[in-house]
Amino acid sequence: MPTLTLEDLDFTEILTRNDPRVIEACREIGITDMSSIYVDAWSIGHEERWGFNTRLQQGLAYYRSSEHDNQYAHPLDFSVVVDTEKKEILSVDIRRVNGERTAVPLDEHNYLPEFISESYKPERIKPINVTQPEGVSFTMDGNELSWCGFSMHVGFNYREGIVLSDVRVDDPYEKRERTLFNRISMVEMVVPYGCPEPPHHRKHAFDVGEYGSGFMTNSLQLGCDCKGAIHYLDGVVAISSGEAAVIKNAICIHEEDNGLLYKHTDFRDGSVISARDRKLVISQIITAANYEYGFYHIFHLDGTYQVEMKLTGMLNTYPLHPSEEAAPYGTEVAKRVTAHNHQHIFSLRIDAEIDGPSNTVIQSDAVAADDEVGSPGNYYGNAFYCKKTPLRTSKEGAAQYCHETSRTWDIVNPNVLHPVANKPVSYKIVSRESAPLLAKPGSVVWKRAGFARKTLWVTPYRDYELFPAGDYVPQSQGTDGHPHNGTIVDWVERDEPIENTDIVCYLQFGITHFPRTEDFPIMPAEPVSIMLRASNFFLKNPALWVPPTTVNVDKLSTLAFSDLKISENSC
Ligand code: ABN
Ligand code: CU
Repeated sequence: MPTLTLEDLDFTEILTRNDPRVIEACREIGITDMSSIYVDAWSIGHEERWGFNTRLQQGLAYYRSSEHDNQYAHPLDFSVVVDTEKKEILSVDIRRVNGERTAVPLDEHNYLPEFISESYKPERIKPINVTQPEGVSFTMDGNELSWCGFSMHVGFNYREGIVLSDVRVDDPYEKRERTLFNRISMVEMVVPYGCPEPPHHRKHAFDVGEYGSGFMTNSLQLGCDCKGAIHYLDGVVAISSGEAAVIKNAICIHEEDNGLLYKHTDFRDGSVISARDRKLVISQIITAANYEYGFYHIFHLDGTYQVEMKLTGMLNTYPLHPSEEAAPYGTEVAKRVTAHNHQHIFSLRIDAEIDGPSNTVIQSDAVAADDEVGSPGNYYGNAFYCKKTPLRTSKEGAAQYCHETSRTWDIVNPNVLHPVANKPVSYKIVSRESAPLLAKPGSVVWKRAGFARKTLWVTPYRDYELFPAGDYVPQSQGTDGHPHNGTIVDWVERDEPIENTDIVCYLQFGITHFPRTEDFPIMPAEPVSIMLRASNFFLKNPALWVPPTTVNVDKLSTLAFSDLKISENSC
């Protein structure tokens, strides 16, 4: 089914409030004011009762005691299924436990300052102002962005949100521009919930493919979402009427100080050099019903490209019946309020162009030498090396992270040899936060979110292959689905050569979230990130051009060993 639009989701709340079955279900638990009922409309992960030919949504119901009350503190024990085309409620599913309804938890858990009273302490924290007296170090020419040697085009669409293309870097030693990525974007994500009991089995949100990260993008506000000297870009999307809509300030471009870039102190005489790093951040924030996701595409002065996701917003909650416990599939985050275990798995599509159009991926595993201790090749037993395995076909390119070997993958250009290292130039994929999909093989989620079964997929570039869970994600069935709605699993089945050719990598990363009480009533942002780091790409540290913040070669530093004195005040 096509992506749900915000207009599709909007009417579910009104329909639900006015449905006689819902009114009766609310009356039964003591709620008679239907304007206090709020409904989060979601795509439906799985619904066997109406098959796959009707556009469906599910509505998750909450209560608010006042207009700005936190509804996630008051989840209700029923949900609805809606026919999106007919705008009709097909079913009101009330969960009864031992034949009983579950009372709505009424304790208030709010986070707005007006609700916080004595635990709100604004006087504790003093302002931090970010000033850039000479302006920013990046330039924009339309959507062309240049910063400290990097150049790229910043695009935006309804589905992926930010798209970076034609990413290049100026090599300070070779004195030429070198290509890095043809196109890079967050093409999918899945949030499967881990409670087996209905209605939670149908909660596995594909926030990119089902709703569109572009559609859900916030208009950012200066000094609030971002600090300092900001350049904003608007996003333009087509809404369900077919008209264009502008999301003001959809993309934020700014720089941040990033602590140490490098430092060395000569311990003999205390002479010291150090330089500060800074990042260029291109970001957007989406509101996916209860959750917020910050997408940060970050460039560093040492040539690193990083993607950081920040997860915040509200936990999806459910009421606990007095006979129930939240464990093992959830946490009681407030009295009689459960938040279920779930995962957030993101898919970053990297259309690589490392120093040219033809690339290969080589898997790197840190392993102990094969030679036994005491043998001539490893007499002292200390030897270890980087075991390199070229991924030759897309079936070999379907790889899993391995913590034991600190596994990384190098996207190399086999046609360009580094003059000193004598290895092909490369960018290394470093991804240590790789949550393995926990839904069982054969399950609905496993089929629908086939992309999440592996950390890495590599395919030869093909036009129109962009979205690893298929072009049409709502109500998709994954690999058993429609032949014209191919997924990464189908593309990899072709088992085509991926060596020294135009390749595309899909990198999955994320977290398994066992909710904590600290995630309630609003979640402190949790970051999760991946990096692509230059690896035998530049002749040497590419950031030596950066003016150091400290250069002190005249023995002025007090850090010289010979100068150290133990005083009463030393710590
Ligand atoms: N998290 C599911 C979702 C996302 C966007 C809109 C509705 C629901
Ligand atoms: Cu979470």
